[in-house]
Amino acid sequence: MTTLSPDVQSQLAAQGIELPSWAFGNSGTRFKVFTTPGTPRDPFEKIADAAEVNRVTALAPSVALHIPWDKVDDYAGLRSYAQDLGVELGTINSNTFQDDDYKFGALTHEDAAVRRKAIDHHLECIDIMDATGSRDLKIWLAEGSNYPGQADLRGRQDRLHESLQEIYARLTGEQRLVLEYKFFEPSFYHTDVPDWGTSYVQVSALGERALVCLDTGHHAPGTNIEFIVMQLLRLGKLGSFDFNSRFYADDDLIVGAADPFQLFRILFEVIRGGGLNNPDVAFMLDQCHNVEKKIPGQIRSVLNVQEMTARALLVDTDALRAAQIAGDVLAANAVFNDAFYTDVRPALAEWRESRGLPADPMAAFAASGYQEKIEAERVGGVQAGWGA
Ligand code: PSV
Ligand code: MN
Ligand code: MN
Repeated sequence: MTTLSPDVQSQLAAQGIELPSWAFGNSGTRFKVFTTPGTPRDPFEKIADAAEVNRVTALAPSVALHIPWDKVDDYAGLRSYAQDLGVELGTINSNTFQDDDYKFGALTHEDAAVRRKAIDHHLECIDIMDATGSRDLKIWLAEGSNYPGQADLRGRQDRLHESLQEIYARLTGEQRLVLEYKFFEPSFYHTDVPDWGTSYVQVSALGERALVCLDTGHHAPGTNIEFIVMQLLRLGKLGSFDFNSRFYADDDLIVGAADPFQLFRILFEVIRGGGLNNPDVAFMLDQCHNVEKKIPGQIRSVLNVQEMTARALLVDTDALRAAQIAGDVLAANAVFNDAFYTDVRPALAEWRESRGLPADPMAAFAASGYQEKIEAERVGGVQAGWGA
């Protein structure tokens, strides 16, 4: 059996992956939202479910909220509820994609009144961050156009900058703004923040506390995502990850399910660039569980990240460098692949047990009775906000 060195163990022990509150709500596609028994009815129940993931894995110490989906009267109360369950409230996600006023844009809109409304929404999100103790405001914009000529591409970039500047100016202390990019959808011709370059340009114009959010599902097929990870880390501008996996578009499937090797390659560059367990780089999931049970789906997800992190930590970097310098292509590739093909699951199970955690968190959750309890108690769970 592979053994995990004390250094690998301590790096794994420090790993924390934030869970999205919306992963616990019902979700689906534009064709159908299947309801799942036991789905949370409010943000408190979403947090209780997220805390279960952390209880059996010790990998998920915080929960991201989405406003207004997770609107409550008392955010400080929500925070202490979360803390009582052993988790913190994390990133606050804004939402400017479900209001009729934003049909032609929000932060980029031609009409100053619509921009005002969208900026105010972000200022309200920062008020919420003050109450929840959240560090990061995550902005994903659904803005763009469907037809050539429909929109003034240049003017929209300028307005985006102005809007972001006002939002950024409201941040205080340790608070940060992370700007997420996505190459298409819901707009199909152009998107205002389509790629890491645009996000980088926009956040760089704001200041040090503005960074890029990289969602692994937001790239064209074949994109070398690990190269982008490397470059953003090199530039000190990688603020956060939204992990998920995709076969076709923004599928939001379980991270590591579609292409474990890609996840390994990304994590290798994270480690190489000093991003692992660096407080400046937040690791989050951005996923929906349309047909599978949600809590086990999240447990599987964080375990996939842990397994690929362990494998990436096993790369013999000295041997790799020696092969690279010698120009020994196949030796370098073999060193890299040896780590990827190492089955770390038995070693991780043993290590978990040594820390008082279940060797098999999936089985431990299944045996806990929690799923049966929520299915019996909760009737009429809410939708995550997607695919109605
Ligand atoms: C929409 O594409 C999206 O999946 C983005 O990735 C956001 O992070 C997420 O929704 C939540 O707003
Ligand atoms: Mn995302
Ligand atoms: Mn997405």
